[in-house]
Amino acid sequence: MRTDHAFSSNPQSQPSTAPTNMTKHTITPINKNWTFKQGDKEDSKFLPVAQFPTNVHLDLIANNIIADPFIGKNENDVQWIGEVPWVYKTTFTSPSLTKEERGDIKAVLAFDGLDTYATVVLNGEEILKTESMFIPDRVDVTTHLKKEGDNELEITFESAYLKGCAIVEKYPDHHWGCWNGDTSRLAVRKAQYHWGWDWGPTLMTCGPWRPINLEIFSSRISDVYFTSDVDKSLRSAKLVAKTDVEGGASDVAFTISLDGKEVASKTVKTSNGHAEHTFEISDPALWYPVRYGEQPLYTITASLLQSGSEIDQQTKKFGLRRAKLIQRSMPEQPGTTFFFEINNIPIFCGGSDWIPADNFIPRISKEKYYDWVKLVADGNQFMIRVWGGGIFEEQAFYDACDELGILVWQDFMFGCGNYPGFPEFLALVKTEAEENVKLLRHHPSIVIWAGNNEDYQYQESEGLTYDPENKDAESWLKTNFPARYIYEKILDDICKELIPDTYYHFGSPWGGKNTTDPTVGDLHQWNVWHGSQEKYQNFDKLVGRFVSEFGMEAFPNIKTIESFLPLGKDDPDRFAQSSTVDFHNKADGHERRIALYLVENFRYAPDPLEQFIYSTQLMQAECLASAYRLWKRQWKGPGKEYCGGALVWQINDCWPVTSWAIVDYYLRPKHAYYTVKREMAPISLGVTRKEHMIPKDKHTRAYIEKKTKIEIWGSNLTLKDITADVVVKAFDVISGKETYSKTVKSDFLLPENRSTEIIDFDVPVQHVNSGEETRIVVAAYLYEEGVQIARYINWPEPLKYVHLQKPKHLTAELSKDGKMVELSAEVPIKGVAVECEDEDVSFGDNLVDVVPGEVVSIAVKGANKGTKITTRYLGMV
Ligand code: BMA
Repeated sequence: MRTDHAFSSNPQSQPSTAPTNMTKHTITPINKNWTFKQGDKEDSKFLPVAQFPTNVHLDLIANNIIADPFIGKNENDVQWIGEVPWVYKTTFTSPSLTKEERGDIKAVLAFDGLDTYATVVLNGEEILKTESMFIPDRVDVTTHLKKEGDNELEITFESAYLKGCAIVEKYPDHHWGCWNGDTSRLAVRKAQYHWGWDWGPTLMTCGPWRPINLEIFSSRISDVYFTSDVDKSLRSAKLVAKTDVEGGASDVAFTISLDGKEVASKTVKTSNGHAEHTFEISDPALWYPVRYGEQPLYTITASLLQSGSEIDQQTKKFGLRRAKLIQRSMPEQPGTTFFFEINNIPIFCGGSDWIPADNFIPRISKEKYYDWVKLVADGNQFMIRVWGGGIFEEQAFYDACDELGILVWQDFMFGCGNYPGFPEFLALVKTEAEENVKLLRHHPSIVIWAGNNEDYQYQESEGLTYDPENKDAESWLKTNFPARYIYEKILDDICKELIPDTYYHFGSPWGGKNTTDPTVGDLHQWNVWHGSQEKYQNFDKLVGRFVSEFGMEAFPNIKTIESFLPLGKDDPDRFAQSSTVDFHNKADGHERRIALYLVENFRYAPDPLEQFIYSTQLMQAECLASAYRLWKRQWKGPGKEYCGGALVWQINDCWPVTSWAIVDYYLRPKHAYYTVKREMAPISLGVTRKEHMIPKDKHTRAYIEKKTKIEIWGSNLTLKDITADVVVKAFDVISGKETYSKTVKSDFLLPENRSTEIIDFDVPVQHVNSGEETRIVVAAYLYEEGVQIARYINWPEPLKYVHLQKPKHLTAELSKDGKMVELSAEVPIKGVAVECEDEDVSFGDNLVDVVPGEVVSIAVKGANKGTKITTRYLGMV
């Protein structure tokens, strides 16, 4: 008889269907006294963990056993960690309960996330084995807990890498293959970027990465959820509130409240472990994306009642909004639209792709998540795509998106490869998808789920079998692309059942003839940087209905580089081409590609490092802004939504690195963050130059008139029509002289929520065919009732041909109140960056072009009288 383990004194005494005594549901975090050690070494001692939840790298760093893998090339020295087992151990006491309470209670250990192959032993008995870091597990430990004294909980994590290798070998018939990492990742349900990616180190960590709790209850609410339907009129909403109940409690009281005030409530009987009630909410407070309205969040509370007393309660915040993905044909262009409409408002979805914000997730604080999302919102962006090679993010991330009005595109966790389809794998995938959809479905910010990242692109590139006509799902499993069954059957069924109101997309990209079809679905546009390495000036030709990825690399802030150099500022490798700096760039061919785009566009040099960093950031900023500008131009209003959004690859980094990120690991924006922000301003102007050759006759090669036309358009992303004057000026780049100034349109109408072509005309020159255009800078301004509401400066390109002058009088003055930096100069200057040593000083804008006769103001925070602000610009060095 196991007297020492019999926590429930009389488990059979109370039939669970008609309990009389009920205990309140209590949740006790098991987060104390944890120690860890290497599992395959006899002599290794248990050491204290760094924090809880945690992972093995954080604990080894905290115990000074390994050096920080983010510094120098330490990553290389810590690879052994991923190939050995690790053991975590703690003790905890059993809750003391009265005799009556013991009768019908259950004790459950809830593991929110164990990364990945864990064997859990409680008081010497194995209670759980896991195979996915994404699946939360609950284990009934009622009969395992000790009545008195400490319980011992021990978790052993095996090497996920070696397990993956073994699975790959076990299924030799599967066509294993992937981009990034190695194929063992495809077999393992663990964050795929842990295997290394083209922006991240290989750090195969493990551990209890999410909380572990001990729950005591007789009956409990296992989930609170709902479906919602906001009427097209936006005047009413139907909310079907639901709970699932474990145990025999009989009633659930639902309360809906807003700003602390009750809006509706209802108590209902549970039946077969379920209770639901339909609420009609009239004049609902609607949740909007940032800039388009407020983000009111309702609270739904479900209280579990037994004999009138509350024994459990769960609350969730939610928002009511009507979210649709509009895919319809257009009269003048092929294919279909792909844009989001929230509360009947079509949104041009400028935004970013998101990767995990650290290699070691447990150390990302709630505040850091909030700061990241705030940066996105402050950058005039509306959407974040949670990319499939990372994790289903922490609640804090989505909470911040809900609060700040950022739409979320959520991928399922598959990326860049050919995933297997053997039964155990499919079963894991199914549970993982169900559990994570349930965890996230209340967030109003999530407006789309997608099956994977680029797995269809991988299928196309490898020529794996895919017959769109074949609708027999079971047969897909027999092909060399079995994962089609995951994306088009398993995930599709789950989404239909669990989130019928949210659009599910088979993959990103997906739609049309294939993944590169620019007329249907979304597109990853990598022909700038990867692929055919197009010039970024040609982004207009590379448009798609919704570009969910495109990008360009740039070096991070100098302080970020110094942070990873072992000797910081004094490190002998503190130069652009050094081996340590190269090591902190994981992209294939990065040296060549950065150099290619630099050399095509700018006069630049690798030294000094600060100016080189500036050059790469200028290049990235010009590149990304040009994509935004040219694609947003294709947002032309009802029936002409030729492009419905652009998401930059990528907003963030998981360590200090040179990558496509527009903000680095330490949340230091690169200059592209600001140029993208300007493009997504409520009102903006776009200008482009096009060369036209007009031969005098059919055969001549000598008598050709060359004209350079500028095209000007305005983008009004507000929901109000605007009437404005359009002023165009021209300047000689060498003398600084204004050579042209004219109001080219008066009272010009820019209708709401679209881009409108304004005018095109020849670059104003004194002498036709003299090549003068190449020294003329064109400045366009929009004035509404005399107030400047937008400006854009257009330069001859490539900029490397332009004889840029060093200004004699570039002033960057702090305004008297310290809230503005005012820039002015006597010659046109490209890309003036303001910089400040003091990290508490931040700027609202950066990298601006300046032409003579104007003062460009940049908002500044945290500055005072003594603050020293310096400038940098193209051609300075
Ligand atoms: C995209 C992404 C990532 C990758 C990026 C840059 O396609 O989906 O897999 O990091 O390209 O190469």
